Amino acid sequence: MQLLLNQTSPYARAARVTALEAGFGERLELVWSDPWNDDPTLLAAHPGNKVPVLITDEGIALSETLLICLHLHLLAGGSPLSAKRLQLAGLGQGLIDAAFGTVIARKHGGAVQDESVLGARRLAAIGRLLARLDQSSTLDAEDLDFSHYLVAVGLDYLSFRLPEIDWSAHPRLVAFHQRLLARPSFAATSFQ
Ligand SMILES: N[C@@H](CCC(=O)N[C@@H](CS)C(=O)NCC(=O)O)C(=O)O
Repeated sequence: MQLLLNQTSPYARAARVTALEAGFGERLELVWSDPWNDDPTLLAAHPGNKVPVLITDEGIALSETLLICLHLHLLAGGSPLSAKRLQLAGLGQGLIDAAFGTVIARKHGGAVQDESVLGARRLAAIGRLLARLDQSSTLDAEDLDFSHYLVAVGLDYLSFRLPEIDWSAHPRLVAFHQRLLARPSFAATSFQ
């Protein structure tokens, strides 16, 4: 199995954490890729030119983080996720989308992008998502799955790229973030 990824992608990190947590660390070959330049290996695997891409042992290239995580979860013998867990996964992916969208808009259009209609919508979404996540009892589960990894990666990406967004008023999220960061899968994949 191969994972096409880069070091700073929150999407790729969520897929990699899911693979590590599922016990596929040894089986997973990491293929460092550059989605921002024409990387022939990535382009051949995924015409959408985004990371992550998971190439299965059968040579099938899977794109989209949620689908990759679901595939890895099922491959490891995981049970179907409950609606509550799928809800959490969606909130986690939504947080990553809004945070990554903010970062990339700033990178290409400057900080003024935050004041655009779309920029303001993204920032407002981050605030609402944090408040909703803070209320989710599913966060406290002992048996973790990719829904939890997506949320923790989203929070860690906020700390990494948007440290001015203060979410310390959400103590459950702070505790959850600390709990997940202490796991070897998170330590092995830290943003840098
Ligand atoms: N919806 C995709 C988003 C993946 C994505 O946007 N990845 C970024 C890296 S963080 C990327 O490769 N961007 C390159 C581009 O947008 O051209 C997923 O869930 O996997």
